[in-house]
Amino acid sequence: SDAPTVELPAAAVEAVRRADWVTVFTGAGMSAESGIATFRDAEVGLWERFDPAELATPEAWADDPALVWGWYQWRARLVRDASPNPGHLALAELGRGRTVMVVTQNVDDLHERAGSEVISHLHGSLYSPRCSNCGRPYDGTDAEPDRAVHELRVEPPTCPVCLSAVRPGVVWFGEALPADAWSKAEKAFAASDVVIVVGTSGIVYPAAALPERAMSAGVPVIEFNPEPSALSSQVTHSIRASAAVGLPALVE
Ligand code: BJW
Repeated sequence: SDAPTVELPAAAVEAVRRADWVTVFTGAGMSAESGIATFRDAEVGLWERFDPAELATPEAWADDPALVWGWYQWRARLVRDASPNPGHLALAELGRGRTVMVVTQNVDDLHERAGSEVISHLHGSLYSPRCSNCGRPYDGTDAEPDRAVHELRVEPPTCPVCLSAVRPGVVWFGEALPADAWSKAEKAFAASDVVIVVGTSGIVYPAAALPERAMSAGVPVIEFNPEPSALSSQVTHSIRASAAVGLPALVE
């Protein structure tokens, strides 16, 4: 067939084969081949005028909550209509016979839908809105993303308890990562025989410090990214392959 192929370094394949505990650290590139744009790629349609790095901030939320809520509803809809790609499926397959701990920076649920257990969503989730004031989880049906497809601004729902605006359950620039997600991620990295990094630019901290620490501790780190990232020069094996091509080759 004319399916893309990739040559994997034998030492990388061997390190994964021998490992009992594997931590997989993923970023937006993991979901690119599911049709979800990466964070630093241009957005499309309604959203092409907006810079994601500016929308994912407490300042944008304070200025225009309906714009920010509408953006997250639109993204939740895109993800709902997307499917896990062969990379997600390969990682779920890798978890048969060894412990694979997925630590993701992504707010989508494509790892879960592929059958992986995600032990840490470092930057939160599209599916855990909460009150911006009292923090209570919000489970109202008006958090459904249907309206957002055609509308730039969608008024956020209101917390039934304190009547404040409901916000997306994600981590914006300048906000602390959820403490439990962070400590689970630290434990996973500390316990692993090998770390696989997929589709992250490696520039957003403190998340990017996790693979750096593993490398300092002498744990082999294998990166899959079609482009060089900020981590590429430090990792043990940097493989220029996309998630949906490289990961199935690793698992087969
Ligand atoms: C493929 C592919 C394919 C393409 N296959 N690969 C200076 C130094 C250090 C830190 C800072 C600093 N100035 C400011 C900071 C702090 C800041 C930060 O790190 N900024 C940097 C940008 C400089 N960090 C924070 O603010 C964090 N909080 C914090 O520090 O708190 C301090 C604090 C402590 C105590 C109390 C209070 C505060 C929070 C960071 C939150 C990040 N949030 C976001 C949004 C999440 C919600 C949402 O999705 O909307 O998280 S930003 C965005 O970046 C998102 C991502 O998870 C994250 C990482 O991006 P990612 O995943 O790497 O994606 P891309 O697009 O950058 O890269 C895609 C990659 O895929 C590329 O490499 C492609 O080549 C590759 N690719 N196709 C495989 N098919």
